[in-house]
Amino acid sequence: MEDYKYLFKVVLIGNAGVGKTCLVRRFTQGLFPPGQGATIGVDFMIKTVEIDGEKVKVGQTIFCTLLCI
Ligand SMILES: Nc1nc2c(ncn2[C@@H]2O[C@H](COP(=O)(O)OP(=O)(O)OP(=O)(O)O)[C@@H](O)[C@H]2O)c(=O)[nH]1
Ligand SMILES: [Mg+2]
Repeated sequence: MEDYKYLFKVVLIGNAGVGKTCLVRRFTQGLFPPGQGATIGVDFMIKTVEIDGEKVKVGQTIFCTLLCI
C-alpha cells in the first residue's frame, strides 16, 4: 500500500508558452527553470505534501501543448 492518504490527479491545460511547465516545476521541485523548452506531448510530475498530519499526493500532473492544424 502506498504511503499517502489522499491522491489528487491534476490536469493542467493551457496555450503554448503560457508557463505551465515552469509553474509545475516550481511547485514540485521548488525551482524556476531558466530557458525552459516547449513540451511536446505530455509530462508527469508528482509531489507529496503533508496537510494536517496527513500525506497528500498531488500527482500525475499532465501538461501538454495541443497542436491545432
Ligand atoms: N516573466 C515570466 N516568464 C515566465 C513565467 N513562467 C514562464 N515563463 C517563461 O515563459 C516561457 C514558457 O514557459 P513554459 O513553462 O515552457 O510554458 P508552457 O506553457 O509549458 O509551454 P509549452 O510546453 O510550449 O506548452 C519560458 O521562456 C519561461 O521562462 C513567469 O511567471 N514570468
Ligand atoms: Mg511545457
